[in-house]
Amino acid sequence: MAVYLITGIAGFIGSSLARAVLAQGDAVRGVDNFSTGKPGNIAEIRDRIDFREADLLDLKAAREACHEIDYVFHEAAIPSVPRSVLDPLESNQANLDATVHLLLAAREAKVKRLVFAASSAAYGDSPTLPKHEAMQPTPISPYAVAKLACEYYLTSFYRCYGLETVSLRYFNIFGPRQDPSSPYSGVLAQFITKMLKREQPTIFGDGKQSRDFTYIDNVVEANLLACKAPATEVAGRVFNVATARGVDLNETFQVLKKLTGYTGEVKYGPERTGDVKHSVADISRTEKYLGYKPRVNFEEGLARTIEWYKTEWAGLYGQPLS
Ligand code: UD2
Repeated sequence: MAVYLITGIAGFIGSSLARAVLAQGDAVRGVDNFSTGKPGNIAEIRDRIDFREADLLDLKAAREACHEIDYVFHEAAIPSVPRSVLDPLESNQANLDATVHLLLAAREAKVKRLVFAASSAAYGDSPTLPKHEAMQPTPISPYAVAKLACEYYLTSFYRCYGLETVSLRYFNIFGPRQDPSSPYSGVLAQFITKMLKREQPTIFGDGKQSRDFTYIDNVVEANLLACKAPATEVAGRVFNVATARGVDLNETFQVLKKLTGYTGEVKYGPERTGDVKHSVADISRTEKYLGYKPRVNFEEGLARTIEWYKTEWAGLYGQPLS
């Protein structure tokens, strides 16, 4: 039985990974400082994991977290472009400094492999589509810069110290347990919950911006594959995790209208500073080296997510959706 450390375990992605690791019969240790994570996300598995409330900015806590660990899934972050534009120092500390601490701790603990939640934000607004890993990154927001710098650190720790690292560039992940309650929440979580409550959502800009919205189960699978792939093929490298299909926000709103029964219209507001216009992935490298295939498509993912918000969200957070 292997032992996995999951940072940001109380977050949407971390808590989904924890369930998958437990399901394959391995052990889970988790850390979270609850800056964006929610205790409710791990309540149901709390007695089956070694959970520690800790902040990776505390190097001692990072070292204790990595002690006798085989694999690390590093999901802890402040994952928001606009929040980083408002507070770049906070973004740098939570996203970059904490990662360097974790890398140091993982190297000392001789973990087998560390897999990192990198971001498609690294590509910025380079005009080439789809985005592939060999492209020159052109990050716009402080968040994107911090996530990209982490990738470079991961590669450096592999090349300088032999710590096996893999960066997975997530493309706009969505699914059950994604928090819709903050203005910094992902657009699908916000739109779905608003539309179920018959509240009007707002599109920032003209709605022609596109995203490669990726359902959480695809991401979980990519992480598990990243632990298993041969080091000679994946260590120190970066891989897109996406579906290879982009949809724009206007179209997304129309699809959500059908799925939620919302009959109102959308409002348009000013474009968000630091926003990327188009984001669609080339996933051929991930398919080739990780054996990854996106198994749940956008529509199926949306249907499952809407069902979860309708049936589970109210129970967990006491905010009924009509
Ligand atoms: C970025 C990254 C993503 C992930 C995420 C973490 C890109 C392309 N993607 O997502 O991979 O790292 O950061 O937060 O950089 N929007 C609205 N109305 C709303 C909310 C959002 O129109 O109420 C727009 C927003 O302006 C943007 C799109 O929806 O154009 C997606 O926004 P988001 O915050 O869900 O994610 P994004 O693309 O910043």
